[in-house]
Amino acid sequence: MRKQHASSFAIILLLTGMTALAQHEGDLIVCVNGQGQLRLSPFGFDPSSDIVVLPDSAGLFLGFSSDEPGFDDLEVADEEADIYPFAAGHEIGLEVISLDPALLIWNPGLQRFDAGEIAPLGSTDVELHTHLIWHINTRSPSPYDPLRDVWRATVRLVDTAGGYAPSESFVLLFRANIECIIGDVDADGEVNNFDIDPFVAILTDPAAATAVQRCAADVNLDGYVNNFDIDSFVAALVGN
Ligand SMILES: [Ca+2]
Ligand SMILES: [Ca+2]
Ligand SMILES: [Ca+2]
Repeated sequence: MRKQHASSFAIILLLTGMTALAQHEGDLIVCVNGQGQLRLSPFGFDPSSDIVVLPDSAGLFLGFSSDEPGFDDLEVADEEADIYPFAAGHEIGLEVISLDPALLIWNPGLQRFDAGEIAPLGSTDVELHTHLIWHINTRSPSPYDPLRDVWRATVRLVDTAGGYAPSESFVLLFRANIECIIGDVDADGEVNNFDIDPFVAILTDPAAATAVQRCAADVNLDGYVNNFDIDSFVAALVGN
């Protein structure tokens, strides 16, 4: 009886630990470099290569929304990567520089953060782990364009208590419950010459294409399929 109790407890610990790991591995990991400038760890969610796919909203938010990825602070320094945990006495925030129309950022208290505002992520005096809510609003007040395939939030990390220098700005990319392989316009799983004709067709009439095709053809990830995608598409074809 006692033994069984002990092993059940161990299983609960194991499950709890796994859940925590799964929640954290996709977060943006915030930290400082050796010069005291805020930055993201390259080992967390990487905005330069990862796109956030927002599912259909299940609750209050019309459209598409998720509180992933969140923000977590670095635990252990890595000198080679030039990333260091925070010292106490700093207040970390996410400054919103610009948002594509219909993309909204909220905190769990339903406070909204527009361009020019700073969403607090937490004090470095305590464990920092915050999830903001990313929301593509399909209704008013901001105009939602269903022909857009990716929404961009340009942001940077700031220390509102002072001390740490702001991070470089970075762009978070969001999709509205759709996934594609960029450049694979005919959706056969590969980017090759067979994608050229459908790519040209979408350039001519984006509205006639499917959402997945527009997703694949917006190779430069600016939200729309147009002539600015041609160079990036050619580069994708030749494997650059
Ligand atoms: Ca943390
Ligand atoms: Ca293809
Ligand atoms: Ca584009």
